[in-house]
Amino acid sequence: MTDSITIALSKGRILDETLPLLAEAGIELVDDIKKSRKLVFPTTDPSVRVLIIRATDVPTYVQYGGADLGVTGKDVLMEHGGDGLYEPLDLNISRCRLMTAGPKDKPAPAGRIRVATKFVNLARRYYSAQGRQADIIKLYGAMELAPILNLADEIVDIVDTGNTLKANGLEARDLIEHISSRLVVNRASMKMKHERINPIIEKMSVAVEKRRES
Ligand code: PRT
Ligand code: MG
Repeated sequence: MTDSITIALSKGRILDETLPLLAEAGIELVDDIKKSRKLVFPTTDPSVRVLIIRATDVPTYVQYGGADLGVTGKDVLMEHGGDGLYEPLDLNISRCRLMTAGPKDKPAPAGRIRVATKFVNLARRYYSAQGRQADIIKLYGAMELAPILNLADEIVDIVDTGNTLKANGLEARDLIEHISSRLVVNRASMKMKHERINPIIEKMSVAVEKRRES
């Protein structure tokens, strides 16, 4: 059906901030998602359904047309590369910073350095653009441990308050990018379903502005 719409949302911290913006576009979940084990949810609009999946999977679902629209962090989008995606709207939610960090009082060595991160593509691009030689080590979580256990000289990670770094004897070093969550759209859907998708973007954009002013 060309007028039905599937939206992929990131579970976790982004979800709570996304739902009110979607509601402003007339799309509300009918189930109590916290109590449900479902992955696909109907909404108050019978032609719109919502998937709740891992943030890192959102760009992939939208790229291949498994979902028409998606919401995920700019960090995740940068790591994915953005192939097949439009990014029409900055939702200005789940804001944080993508930074390098390392042990306090132990500056990175001058030559080749070891960097632990889950953002391997992004980190490779960043260090290379800085003209620094880096061996990138892929981790799936708890990046802060890597320098403590001498697995790496630096990490690339998300920083908000900085408390997590501090609690592990690390300090933030360089800012790579300011991060917020974005609305992404499948390129083919944008063409084929623009009459459905444009009003959703418009209404969410109004909701974002309203939130910014309040
Ligand atoms: O947890 P899971 O592996 O399933 O996926 P995920 O970690 O990608 O999901 P989630 O929900 O934890 O984060 C989703 C998105 O939220 C990220 O991709 C960012 O765009 C955004 N975001 C905003 C954050 C934070 N703030 C944040 N503080 N993501 C992670 N953090 C973590 C960070 O990794 C570090 O461990 O919080 C810690 C730092 O916080 P401070 O306040 O101590 O500095
Ligand atoms: Mg997490």
